[in-house]
Amino acid sequence: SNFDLTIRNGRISNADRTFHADIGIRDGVIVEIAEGLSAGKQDVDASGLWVLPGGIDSHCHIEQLSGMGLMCADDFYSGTVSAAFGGTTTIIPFAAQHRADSIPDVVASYSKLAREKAVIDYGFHLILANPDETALSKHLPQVIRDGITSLKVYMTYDKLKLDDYQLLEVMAVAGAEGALVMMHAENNDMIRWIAHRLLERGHVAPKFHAVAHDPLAESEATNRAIALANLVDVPVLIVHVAGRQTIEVIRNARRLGAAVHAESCPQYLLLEASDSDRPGVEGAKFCCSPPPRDKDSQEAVWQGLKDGTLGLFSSDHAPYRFDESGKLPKGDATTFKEMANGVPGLELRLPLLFSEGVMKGRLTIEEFVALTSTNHARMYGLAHRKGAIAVGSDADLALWNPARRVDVTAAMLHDQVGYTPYEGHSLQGWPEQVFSRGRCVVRDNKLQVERGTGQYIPRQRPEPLAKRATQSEAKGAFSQLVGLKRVP
Ligand code: DUC
Ligand code: ZN
Ligand code: ZN
Ligand code: ZN
Repeated sequence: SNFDLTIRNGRISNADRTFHADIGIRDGVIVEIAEGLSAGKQDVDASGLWVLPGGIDSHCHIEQLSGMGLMCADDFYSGTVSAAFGGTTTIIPFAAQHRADSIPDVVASYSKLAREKAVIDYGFHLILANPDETALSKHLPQVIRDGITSLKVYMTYDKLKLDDYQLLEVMAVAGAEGALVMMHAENNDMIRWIAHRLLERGHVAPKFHAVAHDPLAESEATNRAIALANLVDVPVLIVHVAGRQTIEVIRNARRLGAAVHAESCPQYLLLEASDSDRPGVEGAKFCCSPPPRDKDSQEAVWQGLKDGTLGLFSSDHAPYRFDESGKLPKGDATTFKEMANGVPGLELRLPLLFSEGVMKGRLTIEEFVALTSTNHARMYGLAHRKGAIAVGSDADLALWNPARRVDVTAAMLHDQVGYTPYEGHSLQGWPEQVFSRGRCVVRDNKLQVERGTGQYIPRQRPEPLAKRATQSEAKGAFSQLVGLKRVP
């Protein structure tokens, strides 16, 4: 046979349509999609299964040292294994700069860790904490040209935050080089002020985290981020959107023509601020930033995913163990201000959306594919290889059994976190077989590949940068006056 692998008799879904066909794979690439293909050297019968593009998780923290010096519980082995078991075949974690770090050193060290351990493919975003002259004029353009075509910046956290002037400087470079700016949009001073008043009054429990991170801190900063990006005429991506007001800000800005894109995550669909209202420090298991809100915001996130206001569904996997090494640096005495921020979600991201979204009729299977894979490939410059079941694409596939029921326990997961905020959730549908570049990664609930077999994928220019509309005359004149460069 001229195929290394065939996947036959499955029901294939892409972001645009669903159809029945067989898939022929050679050298890790899809070379034919048709009915009635003859069996390859290896043949998988996908009867009764839904064949979907492998998930792309474009927001996860792996082997990352937080600003407070806390190490993530997952390294590039456990993180990528966990991702694969949940139907994800590509991740884009962060190479995270701390203010004293040189950017090339940061990229080199994350690259080495991933190269030795990853079992699925990966790229990187840069977290930029120190946009000094060397970073802006030299290192940033350099890493963008090397395939790190997106960067995350923060409007809050004392050790990471950039002021508006710095954000404009970064955005101008990103616009000139063709990189996408991802924003952590929360108003630092609002959060600081509320937290100070709470702590003064002895309100230290995890549930006060959500009080400090008020929805207005999120919506105000989001509005400001969009305005800054509009000023310098570059697209911007708001990550981890939680609150209804923020979604309204984004929807209105898009309606007025702003190039703003947005992401949300499982915790904003399925968790609420009230989940963190538990005795002692137990509520810390449900704390991330921005925090989960209420039922009304959950509903707004569903609507945003459905109508395209929120085009990306990522995990924001931020894996901290529920002990002194992670969530609770001071044990039971840890205040909400000292807890590590973040929840795990790399493995359950797709199964949760499949079960709650597709199986419950809130999303079509095509919308599911767009939100979990295709849109990530386009947004982050991977569409030449990933995000669709198409001739010429990498054979990154997940075979889903829509009839399989799974009750979530922390013990069944492959991350190193030790708990899940979704404990006890009952899921319908599970990715039973997962392929990365035609290699079977997961089958029979077992990992089938060795550490270090994932590949680094240099990314092309993100689609929002590649396909920018021509500037208005007014913007063109402004750009000339202030010396703004645009990607050629
Ligand atoms: N931002 C993230 O992107 N992840 C975890 C916590 C945070 O503040
Ligand atoms: Zn560092
Ligand atoms: Zn963030
Ligand atoms: Zn994050």
